[in-house]
Amino acid sequence: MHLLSYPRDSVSLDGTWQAIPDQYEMYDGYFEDMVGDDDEDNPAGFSPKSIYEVGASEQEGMPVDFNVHDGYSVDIPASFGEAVTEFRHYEGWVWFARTFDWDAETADDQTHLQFGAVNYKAEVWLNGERLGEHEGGFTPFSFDVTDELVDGENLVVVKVDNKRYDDGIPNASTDWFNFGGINRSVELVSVPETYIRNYKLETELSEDSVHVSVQAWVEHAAGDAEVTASLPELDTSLKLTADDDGVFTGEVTLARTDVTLWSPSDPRLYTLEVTADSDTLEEAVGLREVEVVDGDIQLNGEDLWLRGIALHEESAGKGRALDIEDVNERFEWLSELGCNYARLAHYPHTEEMARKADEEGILLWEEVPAYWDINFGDEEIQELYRQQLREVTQRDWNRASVALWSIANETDHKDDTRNEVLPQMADYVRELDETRLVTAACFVDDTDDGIVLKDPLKENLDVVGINQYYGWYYGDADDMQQFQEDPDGTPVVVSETGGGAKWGHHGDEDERWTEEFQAEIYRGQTEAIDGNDQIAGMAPWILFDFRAPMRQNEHQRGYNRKGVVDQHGRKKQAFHVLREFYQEKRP
Ligand code: GCB
Repeated sequence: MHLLSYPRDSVSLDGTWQAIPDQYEMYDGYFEDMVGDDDEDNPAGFSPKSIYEVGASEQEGMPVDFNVHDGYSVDIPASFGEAVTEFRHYEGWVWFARTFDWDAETADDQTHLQFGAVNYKAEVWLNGERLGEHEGGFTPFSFDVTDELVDGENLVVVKVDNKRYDDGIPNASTDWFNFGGINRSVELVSVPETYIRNYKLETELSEDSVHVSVQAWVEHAAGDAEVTASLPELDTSLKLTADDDGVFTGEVTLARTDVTLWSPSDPRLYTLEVTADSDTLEEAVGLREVEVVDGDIQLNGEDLWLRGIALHEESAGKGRALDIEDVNERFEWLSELGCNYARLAHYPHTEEMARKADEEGILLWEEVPAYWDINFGDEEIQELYRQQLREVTQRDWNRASVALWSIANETDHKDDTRNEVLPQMADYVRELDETRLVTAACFVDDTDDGIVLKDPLKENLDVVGINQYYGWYYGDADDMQQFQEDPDGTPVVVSETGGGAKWGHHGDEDERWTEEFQAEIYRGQTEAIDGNDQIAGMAPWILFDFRAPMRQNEHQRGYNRKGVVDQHGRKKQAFHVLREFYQEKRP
């Protein structure tokens, strides 16, 4: 169960860390190997220490080359190659270290060391004690460090490995840049002995009532622990009681007339306080219900057309380490376009995105990087897959904005193993969170009967995303008029469509890479999609140009140019075409 750290006070470990690239992977245990372990090999009686041990750098006779306190200074959070640009294309180990002062007196009973995201593998030591490791570059993880922290100076060391792995999620080939590093914040979170690890708020509507339930996972709860949840603005307080699994639950039914439901047109948030003995979490939450009824996506009982766009998590010069200005800029573009929806591709973005989306009234599609050719048959990969699904779900399941969990992108629907494993992953997500819609971005098939969905996974999804590039990789943009689906079947959203254009490159509408060519694709696609009753929304590919090592032609030079804005924020013509379409599409 993921530790919720966000609404808590914490001690930030962001700021200057030392970073030492270790391309040959020698520093872990290197000193031991160098001196051996008997007196004959080590006549000076040298005491070998590994790089993560306190005092390792000060050992007499040790080369200063390995000084953990004297690497490249990097301002964490940071994508390492963006912070130290001579390592821009580096993929390998980097040792990150910093010292910090800790005052045991002022801390609460227990303290956790929490990382927002480290790409791709992390191994962590505190004062020489190995805390553990984590795999997966986009989700938070934490360690209980109560026993390792010392009063005074502490040393935290993180070995980050950003190599790409064939048996990873994602695997070694993707269409995005592999930004390694400690990409999100690091913090120390102190909690009392009895504390709320996480909670889950769920809303269910009936004609005239709003049914709210809260579950809380409370650590070290005594039998008489006092656990409550309250919504003060709604004059509601409920007592949570432990069920057979020790999860504290409670529910309340409110009159629908008393509640302003959360929606894109009115993203009303209420304060929710969850308390377990002396521990209190306070957050702003929205009450709303999203479901599929008779083949339509509904929000609070009303049909909804998703006016969206897809985006990567990337900012020029900062890589994956976004700051709040980057987050705000994305929402300004979304608002200007008239969006009520965004697809956060292809991995979990910073938690700030969902929090901001809650405030701005933007529905979200969130996703794990099960992308292209994952080795779905491997049980360890399946475990990693479940872990990544769990980590993002448990991080964001209290965000009203999050409507869709996507389990995969463009995986091969002719692969039997994939067809066996993905339904299991869809079920797993539903076990974690049954109030949101499960989706995946799938391929369509071109047949004599038109463009159809043959992917058997559609039976296991609440909403099917389709990635199609008529007008760019194949066919014409308006070919999408031939898309045929069962109108009462699973709702379909276009999860990708679009084409490339270099900002400022102009020419005829039939000249590839010009803004005019891209705008024309948007005209054809939006018209075709609008005319198709079976399609419940779209998120064209993509909001802004992003780094993509496999794209190197004269117009690309390392960027995927399908953005409607370029990497510097300059709008292309397609931005305006989409904007006009969404203005017309507003209810
Ligand atoms: C896709 C992928 C996306 C690529 C895009 C493209 O279908 O899902 O990651 O970047 O196509 O530009 O080809």
